[in-house]
Amino acid sequence: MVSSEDFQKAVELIDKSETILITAHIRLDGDASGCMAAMDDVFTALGKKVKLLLLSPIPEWYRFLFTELPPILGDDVSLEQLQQGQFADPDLVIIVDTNSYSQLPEFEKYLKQADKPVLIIDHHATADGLGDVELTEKDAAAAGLIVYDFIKYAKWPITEKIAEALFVAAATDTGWFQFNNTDSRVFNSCAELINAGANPAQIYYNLYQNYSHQRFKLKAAMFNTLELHLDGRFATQHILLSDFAQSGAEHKDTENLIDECRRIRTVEAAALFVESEDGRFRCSLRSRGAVNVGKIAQKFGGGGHKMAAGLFLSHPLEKAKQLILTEITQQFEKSDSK
Ligand SMILES: [Mn+2]
Repeated sequence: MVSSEDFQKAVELIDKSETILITAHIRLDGDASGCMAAMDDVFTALGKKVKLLLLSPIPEWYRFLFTELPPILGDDVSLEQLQQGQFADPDLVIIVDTNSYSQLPEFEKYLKQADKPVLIIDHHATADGLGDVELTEKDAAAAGLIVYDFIKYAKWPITEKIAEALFVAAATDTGWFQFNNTDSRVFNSCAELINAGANPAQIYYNLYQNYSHQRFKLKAAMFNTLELHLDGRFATQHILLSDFAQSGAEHKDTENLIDECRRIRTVEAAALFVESEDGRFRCSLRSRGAVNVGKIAQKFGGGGHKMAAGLFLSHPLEKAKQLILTEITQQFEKSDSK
C-alpha cells in the first residue's frame, strides 16, 4: 500500500490545483487509458479543469472509456503549443503508469522545461523519479488499483463510469485475471468496482470481442511467423511493415498479440518483433516467471517488469532475434541451475 502520508500529499496537490494536465506512457494500454478516464471524471466532478493529453493514438477498443477522444501530442497539439501554454496552463501535471522519460517522448521536453509540480502514479520497477509526489507500488497489479485506493483515501465519489474505467485498468493489466500478478487485491477491488456499477460482461465485449477485420488479418499474418526455440520453451513471432500494409492494420493493433502464443503448452517465454517506420524493431517480451524479461529489456535500454517488458533493437530481424534468443537462453540456464 501507498502510505497515508503520500496519499495526503497528493490530495493536497489536487486541492490547490485548478487546472490539471494528465498524461500516460506512449502506446497507452488499458491501464493507462482507464486511469486517465477515471481521473478525468473524478477531478472534473471536484470542479477542476482537466486536460488529458495522449502521446500516441488510442487503440479503438479503449475508446469507449472516453466521451471525447483526448488530443494527441504531435498530431492535435504541437510541442510548441504545449510549451507556450496554448493547450493548457496547468498547476499540476499527473503522469500515470510510468515514471520513465523513455516512455514519454516529446512530453519529456515539456516536463524538463515547464517546471510544474508533477504527481506520479505508477507500478513499474524502472523509475526516473519524475514526481514531486509519487504514489508508486511495485506490487500493485495495475496503476488503476493505486488510483482506486487514492480515490477511496480521499473519499471522492465513484460513479459507474469511474468504476468501469478502473475495472478496465485492473482487468487489462492482469490479462483479464490470468497473469501471475492476479492477486486477491485485484479481485477485491474489482468486486467493489462491480458493486459501484462496472459491468464485466459488457467490458469484456468492448475489450476482447471488438476486433477490426484488419487487426484480425494482422494476427493471422503474425501466426505464420511462429518459431519455437529451446525445446518449445521460447516462442518468437514478428510483424513487418509489409504485414501492416497488406492487412490494413496499424501499429496500435499489435497490443496483446504477443499473448496468443502463450496458449502453447510448452511456451514459458515469448518475444514479438514489430518493425517500425524508422527501421528498428520493437521487441515485446513475456515470461511465465522462469526468466526475468525485465532484466533483458533493461540491458538494451528498455523497461518493464519480470513478466512483461519491451525494448527497441536497431538490427535486422534475424540479428535482433539472435540477440534476444541468447539472452533468454542464459536466463533459462540460470533458472534451471537453481
Ligand atoms: Mn500498468
